[in-house]
Amino acid sequence: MPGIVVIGAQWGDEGKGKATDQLGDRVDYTVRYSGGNNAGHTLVVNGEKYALHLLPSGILNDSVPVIANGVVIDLEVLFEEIDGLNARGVDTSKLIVSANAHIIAPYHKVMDKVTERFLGNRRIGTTGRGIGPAYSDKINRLGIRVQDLFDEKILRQKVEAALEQKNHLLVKVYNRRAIDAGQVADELLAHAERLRPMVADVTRVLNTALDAGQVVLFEGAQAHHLDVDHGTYPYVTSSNPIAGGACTGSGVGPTRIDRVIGIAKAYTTRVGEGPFPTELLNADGDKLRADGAEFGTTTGRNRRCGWFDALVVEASATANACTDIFLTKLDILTGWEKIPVCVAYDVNGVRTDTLPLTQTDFHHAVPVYEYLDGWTEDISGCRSFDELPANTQAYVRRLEELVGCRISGIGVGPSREQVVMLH
Ligand code: 2SA
Ligand code: GDP
Ligand code: MG
Repeated sequence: MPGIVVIGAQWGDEGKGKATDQLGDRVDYTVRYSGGNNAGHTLVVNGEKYALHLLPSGILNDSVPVIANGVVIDLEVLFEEIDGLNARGVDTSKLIVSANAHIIAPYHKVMDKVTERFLGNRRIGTTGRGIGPAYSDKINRLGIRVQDLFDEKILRQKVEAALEQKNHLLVKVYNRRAIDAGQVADELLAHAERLRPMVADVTRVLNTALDAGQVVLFEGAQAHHLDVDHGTYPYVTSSNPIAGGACTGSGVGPTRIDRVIGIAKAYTTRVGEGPFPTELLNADGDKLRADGAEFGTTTGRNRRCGWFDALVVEASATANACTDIFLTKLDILTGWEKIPVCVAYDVNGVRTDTLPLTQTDFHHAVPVYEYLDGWTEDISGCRSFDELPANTQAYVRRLEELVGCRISGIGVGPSREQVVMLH
């Protein structure tokens, strides 16, 4: 199984970091292929908690961590994260970074914040990390790439070009001060020499590794329903976190991918704006948030909480051709007498068993629930499926049926060892 992709099957924060870490010992390369430091992947290893934003989870095991071309990099954050891990005794010396990855420049962060403010109640609820503006510049052919740091003349020209329109907007529309291109270029160049030894032809490295039968794990950030093409547009991030994004985001062809693991929480959460049919705006939602500690890993924002939505996960399993689902945070559902699971939507009086065709209908979707029996036993110490209470087993089996994909692993707690593997 040399090429494995791990993706979020809902709206992010499903526990991808932990699920990726499970495969750790068997993996030779762990690759981030989309997004940037908007991600927050939490791992608990030997009782120590690590929150990774830009570095792949493989930084905590023996694999080679890779930041591929599809990622947008805030250099300050990258070095802060490396320094933080080094201070805790983690070796980061094997990290390699694509020469084609784009840079998040200081002006991208400014643009992210001012546009969100300008949008008012039409805001997306971004993480404010400059992600959207950096990807806009990439598509607009105004981006700064890692390799540009090694050609000062080109870098200065590119920063100037990128700032031309933005400064016009900042001054004329947003009533802000113009940003100085020379100063931005100086700030970026200050990181060049530290970055240089990490830069590699990532595409070549990964294809050579796959040729040699090594295992490459592509670690998705965000999730299918935050994908700019397949998510709840415009309430999405600006990249392709879906499994297909692993190909464009790293330069590895689709025939190289053998396995796609969708990570799904046993309930649902979402951060930021956008439709969320099973959201609970009541005490039940507050309870899920408190029990599951559902607060943003990057921004600390409250996560919106609701019941498991089988339509959302089925859509992800289908579009990503998931071979497996890893179900996380099942332990958090302990103690409910009945657990509602969304099995269909009612859209203006019409029942639908798959996601609606249009966003308008998605916004109007009312969940149709099936009420499954809950359990009261503490399952956090269970390590095999047979040890789980009968109702917990039935919950897992029913989700599997609804989603149409086998559940091959279950998370029963935040620590590395708190898992039940089925396959
Ligand atoms: P952006 O910043 O442009 O990518 O925001 C666009 C939308 O994507 C959502 N988004 C996320 N959703 C869940 N988790 C994310 N990472 C952090 C975490 C979030 C945090 O792990 O907790 O700390 O707040 C993440 N990153 C982006 C975002 O909420 C917008 O809806
Ligand atoms: P990611 O962005 O998908 O990697 O997820 P986050 O790290 O943002 O959020 C998932 C949170 O759930 C983290 O705090 C994890 O430590 C925690 N977590 C992951 N799996 C489990 C699980 O099975 N049970 C419990 N209780 N917590 C889990
Ligand atoms: Mg997260």
